[in-house]
Amino acid sequence: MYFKLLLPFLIVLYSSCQPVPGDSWEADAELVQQMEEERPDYLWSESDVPEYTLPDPLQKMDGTAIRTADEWLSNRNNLLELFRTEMYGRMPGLADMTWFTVVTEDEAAMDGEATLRRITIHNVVDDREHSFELTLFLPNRVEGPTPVFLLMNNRSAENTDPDRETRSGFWPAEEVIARGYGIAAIQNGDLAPDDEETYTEGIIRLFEGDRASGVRATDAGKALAAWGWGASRAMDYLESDEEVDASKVALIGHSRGGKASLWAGAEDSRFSLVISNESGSGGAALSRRQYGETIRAVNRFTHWFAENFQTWNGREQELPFDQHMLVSLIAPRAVYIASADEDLWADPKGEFLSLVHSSPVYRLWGHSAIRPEEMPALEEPFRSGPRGYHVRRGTHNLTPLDWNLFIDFAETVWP
Ligand code: GTR
Repeated sequence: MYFKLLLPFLIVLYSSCQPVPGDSWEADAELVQQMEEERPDYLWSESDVPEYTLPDPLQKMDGTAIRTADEWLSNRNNLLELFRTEMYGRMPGLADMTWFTVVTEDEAAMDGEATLRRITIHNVVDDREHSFELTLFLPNRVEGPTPVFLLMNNRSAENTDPDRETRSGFWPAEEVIARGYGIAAIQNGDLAPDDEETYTEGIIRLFEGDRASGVRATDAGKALAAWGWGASRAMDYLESDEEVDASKVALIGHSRGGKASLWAGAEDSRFSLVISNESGSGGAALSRRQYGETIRAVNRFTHWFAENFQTWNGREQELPFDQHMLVSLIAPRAVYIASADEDLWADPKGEFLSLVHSSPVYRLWGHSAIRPEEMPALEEPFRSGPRGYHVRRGTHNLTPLDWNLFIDFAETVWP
Protein backbone atom coordinates (compact mmCIF):
# COMPACT_ATOMS: atom_id res chain seq x y z
CA MET A 1 0.00 0.00 0.00
CA TYR A 2 2.65 2.47 1.13
CA PHE A 3 4.88 1.28 -1.68
CA LYS A 4 2.13 2.01 -4.22
CA LEU A 5 1.82 5.55 -2.91
CA LEU A 6 5.54 6.05 -2.96
CA LEU A 7 6.08 4.59 -6.39
CA PRO A 8 5.50 7.77 -8.43
CA PHE A 9 7.95 9.63 -6.17
CA LEU A 10 10.53 6.86 -6.49
CA ILE A 11 10.23 6.97 -10.27
CA VAL A 12 10.72 10.75 -10.28
CA LEU A 13 13.70 10.40 -7.92
CA TYR A 14 15.23 7.63 -10.05
CA SER A 15 14.87 9.55 -13.29
CA SER A 16 16.26 12.74 -11.79
CA CYS A 17 19.42 10.80 -10.85
CA GLN A 18 19.88 9.45 -14.38
CA PRO A 19 21.93 11.43 -16.86
CA VAL A 20 19.47 13.09 -19.21
CA PRO A 21 20.37 12.51 -22.86
CA GLY A 22 21.42 15.81 -24.34
CA ASP A 23 22.99 16.89 -21.06
CA SER A 24 26.39 15.73 -22.22
CA TRP A 25 28.81 18.10 -23.87
CA GLU A 26 28.79 18.10 -27.64
CA ALA A 27 30.89 20.14 -30.01
CA ASP A 28 29.21 23.35 -31.03
CA ALA A 29 27.69 22.81 -34.50
CA GLU A 30 28.82 26.20 -35.81
CA LEU A 31 32.36 25.60 -34.67
CA VAL A 32 32.35 22.17 -36.32
CA GLN A 33 31.24 23.76 -39.56
CA GLN A 34 33.86 26.46 -39.27
CA MET A 35 36.60 23.88 -38.70
CA GLU A 36 35.38 21.84 -41.66
CA GLU A 37 35.74 24.90 -43.84
CA GLU A 38 39.09 26.01 -42.44
CA ARG A 39 40.77 22.62 -42.16
CA PRO A 40 38.98 20.23 -44.53
CA ASP A 41 41.75 17.62 -44.31
CA TYR A 42 40.71 16.66 -40.77
CA LEU A 43 37.59 15.14 -39.21
CA TRP A 44 35.38 17.44 -37.13
CA SER A 45 31.95 15.89 -37.26
CA GLU A 46 30.98 12.93 -35.05
CA SER A 47 29.27 11.32 -38.02
CA ASP A 48 32.63 11.16 -39.83
CA VAL A 49 34.43 9.34 -37.02
CA PRO A 50 35.31 5.90 -38.40
CA GLU A 51 33.98 2.77 -36.76
CA TYR A 52 36.68 1.31 -34.60
CA THR A 53 37.35 -1.49 -32.16
CA LEU A 54 39.60 -0.70 -29.25
CA PRO A 55 42.14 -3.25 -28.04
CA ASP A 56 40.97 -4.85 -24.81
CA PRO A 57 43.21 -3.66 -21.97
CA LEU A 58 42.53 -6.92 -20.14
CA GLN A 59 43.85 -9.09 -22.93
CA LYS A 60 47.51 -10.06 -22.71
CA MET A 61 49.62 -10.19 -25.82
CA ASP A 62 49.37 -13.99 -25.85
CA GLY A 63 45.58 -13.64 -25.97
CA THR A 64 44.90 -14.75 -22.40
CA ALA A 65 42.71 -12.67 -20.10
CA ILE A 66 43.72 -10.63 -17.07
CA ARG A 67 41.23 -11.26 -14.26
CA THR A 68 42.65 -9.70 -11.13
CA ALA A 69 44.48 -6.58 -10.03
CA ASP A 70 47.54 -8.73 -9.27
CA GLU A 71 47.50 -10.19 -12.76
CA TRP A 72 47.22 -6.67 -14.18
CA LEU A 73 50.19 -5.48 -12.14
CA SER A 74 52.35 -8.42 -13.11
CA ASN A 75 51.56 -7.92 -16.80
CA ARG A 76 51.73 -4.12 -16.66
CA ASN A 77 55.37 -3.92 -17.69
CA ASN A 78 54.62 -5.61 -21.03
CA LEU A 79 52.19 -2.84 -21.88
CA LEU A 80 54.65 -0.18 -20.74
CA GLU A 81 57.27 -1.76 -23.00
CA LEU A 82 54.88 -1.57 -25.95
CA PHE A 83 54.28 2.15 -25.36
CA ARG A 84 58.02 2.71 -24.88
CA THR A 85 58.96 0.91 -28.06
CA GLU A 86 56.25 2.15 -30.38
CA MET A 87 55.33 5.57 -29.08
CA TYR A 88 57.05 7.53 -26.30
CA GLY A 89 60.51 6.00 -26.42
CA ARG A 90 62.73 4.88 -23.59
CA MET A 91 63.65 7.25 -20.82
CA PRO A 92 67.23 7.32 -19.65
CA GLY A 93 67.85 5.58 -16.34
CA LEU A 94 69.42 7.28 -13.35
CA ALA A 95 72.51 9.45 -13.66
CA ASP A 96 75.78 8.36 -12.00
CA MET A 97 75.17 11.07 -9.42
CA THR A 98 72.16 13.23 -8.60
CA TRP A 99 72.09 15.93 -5.95
CA PHE A 100 70.07 18.98 -5.02
CA THR A 101 71.09 22.47 -3.96
CA VAL A 102 68.56 24.82 -2.43
CA VAL A 103 69.77 28.01 -4.05
CA THR A 104 67.15 30.35 -2.62
CA GLU A 105 64.97 30.03 0.44
CA ASP A 106 62.54 32.84 1.21
CA GLU A 107 60.16 32.29 4.11
CA ALA A 108 58.37 35.55 3.47
CA ALA A 109 57.39 35.03 -0.15
CA MET A 110 53.95 36.12 -1.36
CA ASP A 111 53.61 38.68 1.45
CA GLY A 112 54.44 36.08 4.04
CA GLU A 113 51.88 33.55 2.77
CA ALA A 114 54.44 31.14 1.36
CA THR A 115 57.95 29.82 1.55
CA LEU A 116 59.80 29.81 -1.74
CA ARG A 117 62.53 27.33 -2.49
CA ARG A 118 64.50 27.40 -5.71
CA ILE A 119 66.28 24.11 -6.07
CA THR A 120 68.94 23.18 -8.58
CA ILE A 121 68.81 19.52 -9.55
CA HIS A 122 72.28 18.37 -10.64
CA ASN A 123 72.97 15.21 -12.62
CA VAL A 124 76.33 13.80 -13.64
CA VAL A 125 77.03 11.05 -16.19
CA ASP A 126 80.69 10.23 -16.94
CA ASP A 127 82.34 13.65 -17.20
CA ARG A 128 79.19 15.47 -18.23
CA GLU A 129 76.96 17.52 -15.98
CA HIS A 130 73.47 18.89 -16.44
CA SER A 131 71.41 20.95 -14.04
CA PHE A 132 67.91 22.36 -14.04
CA GLU A 133 65.70 24.26 -11.65
CA LEU A 134 62.69 23.29 -9.61
CA THR A 135 60.63 26.16 -8.21
CA LEU A 136 58.57 25.34 -5.14
CA PHE A 137 56.18 27.44 -3.05
CA LEU A 138 54.76 25.95 0.16
CA PRO A 139 51.94 27.55 2.16
CA ASN A 140 53.09 28.95 5.50
CA ARG A 141 49.77 28.59 7.26
CA VAL A 142 49.65 24.82 6.78
CA GLU A 143 51.22 22.70 9.51
CA GLY A 144 53.06 19.55 8.56
CA PRO A 145 53.90 18.01 5.19
CA THR A 146 51.92 19.58 2.34
CA PRO A 147 50.61 18.05 -0.90
CA VAL A 148 52.08 19.67 -4.01
CA PHE A 149 50.89 20.35 -7.57
CA LEU A 150 53.84 20.10 -9.94
CA LEU A 151 53.55 21.66 -13.40
CA MET A 152 55.73 20.54 -16.30
CA ASN A 153 55.84 23.96 -17.92
CA ASN A 154 55.79 23.87 -21.70
CA ARG A 155 55.39 27.62 -22.09
CA SER A 156 57.85 30.43 -21.35
CA ALA A 157 59.47 30.47 -17.91
CA GLU A 158 57.72 33.80 -17.22
CA ASN A 159 54.55 31.79 -16.57
CA THR A 160 56.11 30.27 -13.47
CA ASP A 161 58.05 33.31 -12.28
CA PRO A 162 59.55 32.60 -8.83
CA ASP A 163 59.82 36.34 -8.17
CA ARG A 164 56.10 36.83 -8.88
CA GLU A 165 56.80 39.93 -10.94
CA THR A 166 54.87 38.23 -13.70
CA ARG A 167 51.68 36.47 -12.65
CA SER A 168 50.05 34.11 -15.03
CA GLY A 169 46.77 32.20 -14.87
CA PHE A 170 48.68 29.31 -16.42
CA TRP A 171 50.29 28.72 -13.00
CA PRO A 172 48.15 30.63 -10.48
CA ALA A 173 50.54 30.15 -7.58
CA GLU A 174 48.86 32.61 -5.18
CA GLU A 175 45.50 30.86 -5.58
CA VAL A 176 46.93 27.40 -4.99
CA ILE A 177 48.78 28.63 -1.89
CA ALA A 178 45.56 30.28 -0.64
CA ARG A 179 43.85 26.90 -0.88
CA GLY A 180 46.56 25.41 1.33
CA TYR A 181 48.62 23.47 -1.22
CA GLY A 182 52.17 23.64 -2.47
CA ILE A 183 52.82 24.52 -6.09
CA ALA A 184 55.93 23.69 -8.07
CA ALA A 185 57.24 23.92 -11.62
CA ILE A 186 60.00 22.69 -13.87
CA GLN A 187 60.77 24.05 -17.33
CA ASN A 188 60.46 21.32 -19.94
CA GLY A 189 62.85 23.18 -22.21
CA ASP A 190 65.65 22.78 -19.63
CA LEU A 191 65.43 19.02 -20.10
CA ALA A 192 65.00 18.97 -23.85
CA PRO A 193 64.53 22.09 -25.94
CA ASP A 194 61.17 21.97 -27.72
CA ASP A 195 62.81 22.12 -31.11
CA GLU A 196 63.54 19.46 -33.70
CA GLU A 197 67.09 20.68 -34.29
CA THR A 198 68.22 21.04 -30.69
CA TYR A 199 66.05 18.70 -28.59
CA THR A 200 69.05 16.52 -27.72
CA GLU A 201 70.89 19.44 -26.11
CA GLY A 202 69.66 18.70 -22.60
CA ILE A 203 69.60 15.44 -20.75
CA ILE A 204 69.87 13.39 -23.96
CA ARG A 205 73.38 14.77 -24.43
CA LEU A 206 74.04 14.25 -20.72
CA PHE A 207 73.39 10.52 -21.13
CA GLU A 208 74.54 9.93 -24.70
CA GLY A 209 77.37 12.45 -25.10
CA ASP A 210 78.38 12.87 -28.75
CA ARG A 211 76.18 9.93 -29.74
CA ALA A 212 73.25 12.32 -29.18
CA SER A 213 74.06 14.01 -32.50
CA GLY A 214 74.33 10.73 -34.45
CA VAL A 215 71.67 8.27 -35.52
CA ARG A 216 69.76 7.29 -32.40
CA ALA A 217 67.86 4.05 -31.77
CA THR A 218 64.32 4.02 -33.18
CA ASP A 219 62.91 3.47 -29.69
CA ALA A 220 65.08 6.12 -28.01
CA GLY A 221 63.08 8.67 -26.06
CA LYS A 222 62.99 12.20 -27.43
CA ALA A 223 61.56 15.36 -25.90
CA LEU A 224 58.42 13.91 -24.24
CA ALA A 225 60.46 11.22 -22.53
CA ALA A 226 63.11 13.74 -21.46
CA TRP A 227 60.47 16.03 -19.94
CA GLY A 228 58.99 13.09 -18.07
CA TRP A 229 62.42 12.09 -16.81
CA GLY A 230 62.80 15.60 -15.40
CA ALA A 231 59.45 15.33 -13.58
CA SER A 232 60.73 12.18 -11.90
CA ARG A 233 63.90 13.94 -10.75
CA ALA A 234 61.75 16.75 -9.35
CA MET A 235 59.85 14.02 -7.50
CA ASP A 236 63.19 12.74 -6.12
CA TYR A 237 63.70 16.17 -4.58
CA LEU A 238 60.12 16.42 -3.29
CA GLU A 239 60.57 13.07 -1.55
CA SER A 240 63.59 14.48 0.23
CA ASP A 241 61.83 17.64 1.47
CA GLU A 242 60.28 17.02 4.89
CA GLU A 243 57.76 19.78 4.38
CA VAL A 244 56.30 18.06 1.34
CA ASP A 245 53.83 15.19 1.52
CA ALA A 246 55.33 13.15 -1.31
CA SER A 247 52.46 10.66 -1.16
CA LYS A 248 50.27 13.50 -2.48
CA VAL A 249 52.04 14.96 -5.46
CA ALA A 250 49.90 15.76 -8.51
CA LEU A 251 51.70 16.01 -11.84
CA ILE A 252 50.16 18.46 -14.30
CA GLY A 253 50.86 19.10 -17.95
CA HIS A 254 49.07 21.14 -20.58
CA SER A 255 48.87 20.11 -24.21
CA ARG A 256 52.29 18.74 -25.25
CA GLY A 257 53.07 18.98 -21.53
CA GLY A 258 49.91 16.91 -20.87
CA LYS A 259 51.11 14.18 -23.23
CA ALA A 260 54.30 14.17 -21.18
CA SER A 261 52.53 14.22 -17.80
CA LEU A 262 50.45 11.16 -18.73
CA TRP A 263 53.55 9.34 -19.91
CA ALA A 264 55.57 10.36 -16.84
CA GLY A 265 52.66 9.25 -14.66
CA ALA A 266 52.64 5.86 -16.39
CA GLU A 267 56.40 5.45 -15.96
CA ASP A 268 56.64 6.71 -12.38
CA SER A 269 54.04 5.43 -9.94
CA ARG A 270 55.12 7.85 -7.20
CA PHE A 271 52.72 10.46 -8.65
CA SER A 272 49.48 9.80 -6.81
CA LEU A 273 47.47 12.00 -9.19
CA VAL A 274 48.19 12.58 -12.87
CA ILE A 275 46.50 15.48 -14.65
CA SER A 276 46.28 15.99 -18.38
CA ASN A 277 44.99 19.34 -19.59
CA GLU A 278 43.96 19.35 -23.24
CA SER A 279 46.66 16.85 -24.17
CA GLY A 280 44.82 15.68 -27.29
CA SER A 281 46.48 13.46 -29.87
CA GLY A 282 49.30 11.42 -28.37
CA GLY A 283 47.89 12.32 -24.95
CA ALA A 284 44.44 11.53 -23.61
CA ALA A 285 42.52 11.43 -26.92
CA LEU A 286 41.77 8.06 -28.51
CA SER A 287 43.87 7.83 -31.67
CA ARG A 288 41.39 5.54 -33.45
CA ARG A 289 38.75 8.28 -33.59
CA GLN A 290 41.06 10.29 -35.86
CA TYR A 291 39.08 13.35 -34.76
CA GLY A 292 40.96 16.65 -35.05
CA GLU A 293 44.69 16.01 -34.74
CA THR A 294 45.70 12.62 -36.16
CA ILE A 295 48.87 10.63 -35.52
CA ARG A 296 50.35 11.89 -38.77
CA ALA A 297 49.57 15.46 -37.74
CA VAL A 298 51.11 15.19 -34.28
CA ASN A 299 54.14 13.46 -35.76
CA ARG A 300 55.00 16.66 -37.64
CA PHE A 301 56.74 17.38 -34.34
CA THR A 302 59.47 14.88 -35.15
CA HIS A 303 61.26 15.52 -31.85
CA TRP A 304 58.45 14.52 -29.46
CA PHE A 305 57.85 10.78 -29.82
CA ALA A 306 60.24 7.93 -30.55
CA GLU A 307 61.15 7.48 -34.21
CA ASN A 308 59.06 4.27 -34.33
CA PHE A 309 55.87 6.25 -33.80
CA GLN A 310 56.25 7.70 -37.31
CA THR A 311 55.53 4.21 -38.69
CA TRP A 312 51.97 4.48 -37.31
CA ASN A 313 51.06 7.53 -39.40
CA GLY A 314 47.69 6.80 -41.00
CA ARG A 315 47.53 3.37 -39.31
CA GLU A 316 45.51 4.28 -36.21
CA GLN A 317 43.24 1.24 -36.55
CA GLU A 318 46.21 -1.15 -36.51
CA LEU A 319 47.92 0.17 -33.38
CA PRO A 320 48.30 -2.60 -30.79
CA PHE A 321 47.11 -0.15 -28.11
CA ASP A 322 45.18 3.08 -27.80
CA GLN A 323 45.27 5.91 -25.30
CA HIS A 324 42.73 4.31 -22.92
CA MET A 325 45.57 1.88 -22.18
CA LEU A 326 47.90 4.75 -21.31
CA VAL A 327 45.28 5.97 -18.82
CA SER A 328 44.99 2.40 -17.55
CA LEU A 329 48.71 2.35 -16.78
CA ILE A 330 48.02 4.96 -14.10
CA ALA A 331 45.56 2.64 -12.29
CA PRO A 332 44.81 2.34 -9.46
CA ARG A 333 46.14 5.84 -8.87
CA ALA A 334 44.08 8.93 -9.58
CA VAL A 335 43.84 10.49 -13.02
CA TYR A 336 42.09 13.66 -14.15
CA ILE A 337 41.52 14.71 -17.73
CA ALA A 338 40.45 18.20 -18.76
CA SER A 339 39.29 19.53 -22.12
CA ALA A 340 38.15 22.87 -23.52
CA ASP A 341 34.97 23.46 -25.48
CA GLU A 342 36.63 25.27 -28.38
CA ASP A 343 39.69 23.03 -28.49
CA LEU A 344 38.31 20.55 -31.03
CA TRP A 345 41.84 19.88 -32.32
CA ALA A 346 42.43 18.01 -29.03
CA ASP A 347 39.12 16.06 -29.34
CA PRO A 348 37.35 16.60 -25.97
CA LYS A 349 35.09 13.61 -26.52
CA GLY A 350 38.01 11.34 -27.40
CA GLU A 351 39.75 12.52 -24.23
CA PHE A 352 36.73 11.55 -22.12
CA LEU A 353 36.42 8.21 -23.91
CA SER A 354 39.95 7.22 -22.86
CA LEU A 355 38.76 7.56 -19.31
CA VAL A 356 35.62 5.54 -20.11
CA HIS A 357 37.60 2.71 -21.68
CA SER A 358 40.11 2.52 -18.85
CA SER A 359 37.14 1.24 -16.77
CA PRO A 360 37.86 -2.50 -17.11
CA VAL A 361 41.23 -1.89 -15.45
CA TYR A 362 39.92 0.39 -12.68
CA ARG A 363 37.19 -2.16 -12.02
CA LEU A 364 39.85 -4.67 -11.02
CA TRP A 365 40.20 -2.49 -7.92
CA GLY A 366 36.43 -2.36 -7.43
CA HIS A 367 35.89 1.12 -8.91
CA SER A 368 32.70 1.70 -10.86
CA ALA A 369 32.81 1.79 -14.62
CA ILE A 370 32.33 5.08 -16.45
CA ARG A 371 29.87 4.98 -19.35
CA PRO A 372 30.16 7.08 -22.54
CA GLU A 373 26.78 8.71 -21.78
CA GLU A 374 28.28 10.13 -18.61
CA MET A 375 30.24 12.71 -20.62
CA PRO A 376 29.33 15.76 -18.52
CA ALA A 377 27.94 19.08 -19.61
CA LEU A 378 30.10 22.17 -20.00
CA GLU A 379 31.85 23.12 -16.75
CA GLU A 380 30.15 20.39 -14.76
CA PRO A 381 33.05 18.45 -13.29
CA PHE A 382 32.61 14.71 -13.40
CA ARG A 383 34.07 12.45 -10.71
CA SER A 384 34.01 8.69 -10.39
CA GLY A 385 36.28 7.42 -7.62
CA PRO A 386 39.90 8.02 -8.65
CA ARG A 387 38.97 9.31 -12.13
CA GLY A 388 37.71 12.76 -13.01
CA TYR A 389 37.05 15.00 -16.01
CA HIS A 390 35.81 18.41 -17.00
CA VAL A 391 35.30 20.37 -20.17
CA ARG A 392 35.48 24.10 -19.67
CA ARG A 393 34.35 27.00 -21.83
CA GLY A 394 36.94 28.62 -24.03
CA THR A 395 40.03 27.86 -26.04
CA HIS A 396 43.24 25.86 -25.71
CA ASN A 397 44.81 27.03 -22.44
CA LEU A 398 45.39 26.19 -18.79
CA THR A 399 43.41 28.56 -16.60
CA PRO A 400 42.71 29.28 -12.90
CA LEU A 401 39.32 27.58 -13.34
CA ASP A 402 41.08 24.38 -14.45
CA TRP A 403 43.43 24.57 -11.45
CA ASN A 404 40.55 25.06 -9.02
CA LEU A 405 38.76 22.05 -10.45
CA PHE A 406 41.98 19.99 -10.19
CA ILE A 407 42.22 20.93 -6.52
CA ASP A 408 38.53 20.14 -5.92
CA PHE A 409 39.16 16.70 -7.41
CA ALA A 410 42.41 16.14 -5.51
CA GLU A 411 40.53 16.81 -2.28
CA THR A 412 38.21 13.90 -3.09
CA VAL A 413 41.04 11.43 -3.73
CA TRP A 414 43.63 12.46 -1.15
CA PRO A 415 42.54 11.14 2.24
C1 GTR B 1 49.84 21.89 -31.25
C2 GTR B 1 49.87 20.41 -31.38
C3 GTR B 1 49.14 19.78 -30.24
C4 GTR B 1 49.50 20.41 -28.90
C5 GTR B 1 49.75 21.90 -28.98
C6 GTR B 1 50.43 22.49 -27.73
O1 GTR B 1 50.43 22.54 -32.33
O2 GTR B 1 49.27 20.05 -32.60
O3 GTR B 1 49.35 18.40 -30.24
O4 GTR B 1 50.55 19.76 -28.32
O5 GTR B 1 50.51 22.24 -30.08
O6 GTR B 1 51.33 21.90 -27.15
O7 GTR B 1 50.05 23.61 -27.38
